Amino acid sequence: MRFSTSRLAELDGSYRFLKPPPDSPAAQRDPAVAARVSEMLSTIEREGMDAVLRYAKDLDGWDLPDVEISARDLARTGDELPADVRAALELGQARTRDFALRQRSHLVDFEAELAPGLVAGQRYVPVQRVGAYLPAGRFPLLAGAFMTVGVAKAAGVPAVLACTPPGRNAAADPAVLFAAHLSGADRAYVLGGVQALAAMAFGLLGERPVDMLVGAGNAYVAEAKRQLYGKVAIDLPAGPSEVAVLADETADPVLVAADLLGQAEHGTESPAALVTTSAELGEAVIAEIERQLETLATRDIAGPAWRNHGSVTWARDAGTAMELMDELAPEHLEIQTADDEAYLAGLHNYGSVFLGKWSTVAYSDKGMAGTNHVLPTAGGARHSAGLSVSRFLKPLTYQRVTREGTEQSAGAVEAISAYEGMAAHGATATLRREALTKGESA
Ligand code: HSO
Ligand code: ZN
Repeated sequence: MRFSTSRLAELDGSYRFLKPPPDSPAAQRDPAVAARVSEMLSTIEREGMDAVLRYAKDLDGWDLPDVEISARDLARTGDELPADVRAALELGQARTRDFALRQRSHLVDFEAELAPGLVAGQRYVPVQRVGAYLPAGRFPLLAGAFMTVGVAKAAGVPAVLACTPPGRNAAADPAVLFAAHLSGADRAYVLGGVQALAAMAFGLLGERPVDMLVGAGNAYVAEAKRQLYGKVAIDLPAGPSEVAVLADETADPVLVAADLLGQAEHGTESPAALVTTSAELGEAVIAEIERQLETLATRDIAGPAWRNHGSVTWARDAGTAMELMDELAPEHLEIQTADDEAYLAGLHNYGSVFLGKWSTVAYSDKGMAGTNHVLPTAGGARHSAGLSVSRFLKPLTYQRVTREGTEQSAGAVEAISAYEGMAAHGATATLRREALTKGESA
């Protein structure tokens, strides 16, 4: 999430940094991570489950031969949880599933007669096997399962596997597992990191290889997905979580500051940006962030993130503010202005947008907004949308051509094929055209 220098030059004079963004380039991919991941993937591909278990032992201290959690144990994970957490997870899962099913209902199969005797159509067919990675590092991000496992199930994916790493006491986080269970995971495993993704992609878990890998994770997980891409599909290239707020003088600096810190908490590399048409609001937010950081329990993360990757930019007018925001293409965008709808209509690049001061990003993060929180980062919102039910559904096409359709198409195919020098292609049309003149029935 960065302003390009050329774009800033074009806008020169219509904006001013109240807190400048970092001028260092965004963190590059670490070649040491890439090399290590590549070595692990090829070892696992060669040696199979033995290598997976060896990495699980060395990296996560897991030394049991079996990594699968039985359906019975999975269903019971909810028993260990506080009642309010359990109820909250049930609510978040239900909302996320509701929204995904509505998205599904708007993806409609169709067929059309494009010409006499030529029918073409499209059917949405789910990906057959999906592997979801559910991280559980410093923060277990419980709603991750709703967004990956649950949305895949809503799309109709028949087999969804879920892997989550062991934590302390060599057990997985019961709340992560319960969220996976609620989301409809068909199988769950205590397995973390690169070895989990490799085991799913290479079909080492007593299951065939998956066709797609989804879910967040650390740099190793992100790199493993990147390297496995092609063999499998992935959801999105993952970068640090980011937030931007577009606000005018009507916004509440306390809420804006809290929402910027709300995502800066993800990691010390997480960018947070405010673009505002009110310099007064901008200054108030800068002061308010320092005040809130004093007592924030996660200030050791959010503080450096804000100091190193936070920015506040004043824009001369709404048009400039929108140009700056489209340039940032943030993962999450909050709009807190006197006319949110006008901004909504004018903006093109964001992962998901939160309209009005009551709509904070955390509502979506935790599943309460129904929308998916797996969203494009690092400017990816310029060309892509986030994860949704449609990513698990392939719009597959078909065609049915009759005798009448052949009359219309064969000559054109012969002409194009002859020009291209593709005799065998041409012959497929010629044979059919000649069959027509010989009076063969359709
Ligand atoms: N903001 C993260 C998702 C999340 N945050 C879950 C907290 N919990 C990526 O969109
Ligand atoms: Zn978040």
